[in-house]
Amino acid sequence: MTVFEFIKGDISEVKADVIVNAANKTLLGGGGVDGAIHRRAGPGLLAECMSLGGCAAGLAKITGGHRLPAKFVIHTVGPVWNGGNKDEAGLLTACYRNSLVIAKERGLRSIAFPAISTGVYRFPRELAMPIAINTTMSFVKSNPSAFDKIIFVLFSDEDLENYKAYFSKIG
Ligand code: AR6
Repeated sequence: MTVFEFIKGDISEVKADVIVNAANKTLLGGGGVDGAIHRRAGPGLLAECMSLGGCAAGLAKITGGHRLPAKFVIHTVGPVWNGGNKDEAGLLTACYRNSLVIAKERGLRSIAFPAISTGVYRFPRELAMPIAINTTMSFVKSNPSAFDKIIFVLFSDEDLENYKAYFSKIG
């Protein structure tokens, strides 16, 4: 059985088998989640990322966790919100799905997600939330023994309450 957990805090501090980074196409660091993860992980993470050759939106690549409490980092590139007609929803779905596929392939049992694309990339929070939860829940339904725990790490009380409320409504 997979447990879903919702917490408020800094994802770079989360001790899970893998945390997901809301990266950009260069995979060479940035602000927000990306900045926090690289700061905490130390320069070894950037060095490893430099060998990856970037990443397209909707896809994901894995590295070690370096000095992070997490063992691994999956770097995924969310869509930049451009009004909603540029396949933003499809690309955000792909970010969650591809991250889960990689974690499952590696046998990683716990995974923590931030609210991908809802910061600098301006994806509306109320639209991103059901995508995050529905995509992970449907993956778990088809892969019931893949994960022990899926953690959503939110950055505000409002996000935390909204995620919990939506999950209990549909869960
Ligand atoms: N832990 C958890 N959530 C956080 C943290 C944190 N440490 N910091 C911010 N958030 P963002 P994006 C929340 O901007 O929109 C970077 O420069 C934040 O409130 O980190 O996918 C990359 O290099 C928001 O709800 O990611 C890219 O260029 C959510 O996490 C670009 O930003 C995502 O915000 C990616 O933008």
